[in-house]
Amino acid sequence: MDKNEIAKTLNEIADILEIQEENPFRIRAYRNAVRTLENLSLNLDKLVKEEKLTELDGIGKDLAEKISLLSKNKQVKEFSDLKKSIPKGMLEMLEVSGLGAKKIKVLYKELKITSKKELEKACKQGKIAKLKGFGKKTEDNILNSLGHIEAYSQKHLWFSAMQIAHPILEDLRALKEVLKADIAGSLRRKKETVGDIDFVASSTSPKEIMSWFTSQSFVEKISVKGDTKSSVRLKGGFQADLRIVPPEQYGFVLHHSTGSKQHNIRLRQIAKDRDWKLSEWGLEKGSKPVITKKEPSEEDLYQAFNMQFIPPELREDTGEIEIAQKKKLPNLITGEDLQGTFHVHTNASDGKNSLEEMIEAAEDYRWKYIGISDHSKSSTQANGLDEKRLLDQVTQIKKINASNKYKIHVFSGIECDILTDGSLDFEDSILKQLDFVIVSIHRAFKQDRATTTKRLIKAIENPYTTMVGHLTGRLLLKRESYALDVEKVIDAAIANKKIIEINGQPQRLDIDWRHLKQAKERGLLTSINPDAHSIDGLKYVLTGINIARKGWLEKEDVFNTLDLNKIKGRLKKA
Ligand code: DGT
Ligand code: CA
Ligand code: CA
Ligand code: ZN
Repeated sequence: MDKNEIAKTLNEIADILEIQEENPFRIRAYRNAVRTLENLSLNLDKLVKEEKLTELDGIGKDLAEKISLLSKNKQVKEFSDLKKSIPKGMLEMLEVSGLGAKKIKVLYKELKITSKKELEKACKQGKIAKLKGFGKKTEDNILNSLGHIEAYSQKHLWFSAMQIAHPILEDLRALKEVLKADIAGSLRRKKETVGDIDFVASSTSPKEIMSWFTSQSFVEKISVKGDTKSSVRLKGGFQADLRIVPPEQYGFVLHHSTGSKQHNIRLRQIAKDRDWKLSEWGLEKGSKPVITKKEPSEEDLYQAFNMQFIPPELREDTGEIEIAQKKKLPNLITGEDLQGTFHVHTNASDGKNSLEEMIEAAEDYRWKYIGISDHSKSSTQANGLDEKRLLDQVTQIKKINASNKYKIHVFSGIECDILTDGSLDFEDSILKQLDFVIVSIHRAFKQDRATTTKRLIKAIENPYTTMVGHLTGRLLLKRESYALDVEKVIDAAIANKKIIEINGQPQRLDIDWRHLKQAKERGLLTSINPDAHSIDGLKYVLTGINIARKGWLEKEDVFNTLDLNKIKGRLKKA
């Protein structure tokens, strides 16, 4: 532990002692030690080694021993026993602004409150306001603070975080003091959800940049402000970190802050095996830099290890380091590889735009084809098409293709509901008049795992099925997947030569990227689809591309990278 972590631990111990009404002198001794550590300008590890801790203000023999143990990452039994002696929820209540150990003690004595949840309930029932020493104002403040804690501990969709982060990055890059700036962390790794937004920048005048960053109108509250590192709360519940370093260090800090933590740990281990030391400060052998360039980049870093450059989205410690050593990383798919897309809704069901508006917008992407698939009749909530309305749309699309009004070819399809028993929402005689069929589950999410798995496999086995839509039905941060044996369904799709889509909607990103690497090796073909419900929604092919890349996919693994003729051929056979 470093000195700040030790100070935090001692403070927590003082809180526990206070809640337990321990000897006030002992409590004060801990608080004094915390202050001493926080203001310490000497190297703590050195003091420990030279056994000089007792020379510090307020640190006696007993505390010196404990601090020394903590600094070596060893357990202090007395502390672990103390932590066990009190419900964890009571300690978490210390995060609530305005609540100290004394008040928490009163809450326990008077109302038996031992967690934030119970605290919230008591506030809402007006019980806190009636307590001596609390009052209505305190009660309101507690509720307010609880709301904040909830909002800022939440994860966010990748897409929403990027919408906030991108303009800030642009502004940062435009500052004259900024030499380089990037987004790092899980957002750069294109994780489907992210905790916070991490920025890194290189500069020789960090102070000016920090003043700019912390005084912007998007900042709601400054959590930590330092010359080279700050943390702020942004409007809308986001938390953002900015780290500024000199140009020599930039490549190393960008790499470190991009993570993942697991990837960093593996690379550090490999450095260690070579007697090197890798950290956010640099790559060294002894005290000499391994890379002689003045301003090493991330590329230089991987090259020093004799590895291929590992794209951020692959840095999840799923074997990328070994493969990069063998120089066998995949040639990841990009947005340019897409020749068209499927799974596009119109205002015939629950989309916002008309068929022709969607076709026109798709032409702006310079795609060669687009597959229209509105909802089927059982999806009454989505104004699903019945047989007649569907066949009218087929006729309309035929006319559009024949008219040569657009350069893009339009395929007519359906997003067909999979009924509870695995049969499809339309008879074969209807399905066979379409170019393609996407099968999706939109109801009966509560069936057990075996039943849902069988249900999906039965739908896959229907000869008219082309691909599976949003495989697991999850809505990120909102609704879990239905119980499903994903691997079994993937195998059934492969065996039946059916596609599983990568649904690019930011809250779906379904099938999950964690399945893709393995599935591709077994022969799964995917299609990157926007599930667009408006012109604007077509852009979700790009979030889909992110996930395909995160799942190690190459052009060959994705159906809609094929040219129009090949697609026509494939759809005819199906
Ligand atoms: P998030 O924000 O929870 O979605 O995930 P990340 O990966 O962005 O995590 P964050 O923001 O806590 O830290 C950014 C990066 O900093 C992380 O990906 C790797 C690096 N990092 C953070 N803590 C550690 C650590 O304890 N050890 C190592 N080796 N790297 C760390
Ligand atoms: Ca982060
Ligand atoms: Ca962070
Ligand atoms: Zn759907």
